Amino acid sequence: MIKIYGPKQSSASRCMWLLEEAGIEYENVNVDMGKGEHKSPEYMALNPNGKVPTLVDGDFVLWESVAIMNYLVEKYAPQFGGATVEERALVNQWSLWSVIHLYHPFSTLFLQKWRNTPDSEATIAAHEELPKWLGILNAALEGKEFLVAGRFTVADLTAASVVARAEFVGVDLTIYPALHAWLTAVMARPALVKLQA
Ligand SMILES: N[C@@H](CCC(=O)N[C@@H](CS)C(=O)NCC(=O)O)C(=O)O
Repeated sequence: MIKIYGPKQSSASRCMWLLEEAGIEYENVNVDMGKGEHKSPEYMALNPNGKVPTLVDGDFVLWESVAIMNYLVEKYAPQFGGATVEERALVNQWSLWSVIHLYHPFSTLFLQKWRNTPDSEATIAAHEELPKWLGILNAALEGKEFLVAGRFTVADLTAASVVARAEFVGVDLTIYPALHAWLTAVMARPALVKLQA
């Protein structure tokens, strides 16, 4: 059975969300990050970055959440990828953009929130950076239900899994109407509701 290492509250969640969408059985292996288990020699043997998620599928080991989702789509769930080379490229574009650009300020705000340092330079810089990325996402969603191919793909899943932190870190998304409407709809998907239960 496919194993996903990492807690539901981490980047591992996007891989599990996809598996739930596809109705694929998997095991979520607990990695207690509070106890530093992601830095243990056993875990680092699977993922030398000491980060979650990691996928184990039989003898095959893979890390980096976008690579994991691309693998799952190609092998088990093509309905959540693009149907053409161009669609697949666009799905990959949004997935990579989400974890590279969008994720960065959100993860900063997330950490700063835990550290309770709302006035730190890093917090202020993240708040200054975010409108650029959120504006790009909002513009891409204007007049559209989904990012690519007119249907829900891992592009939506990956972007939503990052933006979902907005309320928690004090970012108001209502000023981005298209983004806000899209996120509200995507977050209500039964597979995600089941995962979060
Ligand atoms: N680019 C990686 C990022 C993974 C990542 O940063 N994971 C965080 C949890 S959301 C982590 O393991 N942090 C622990 C650390 O950096 O020590 C991916 O998308 O898989």
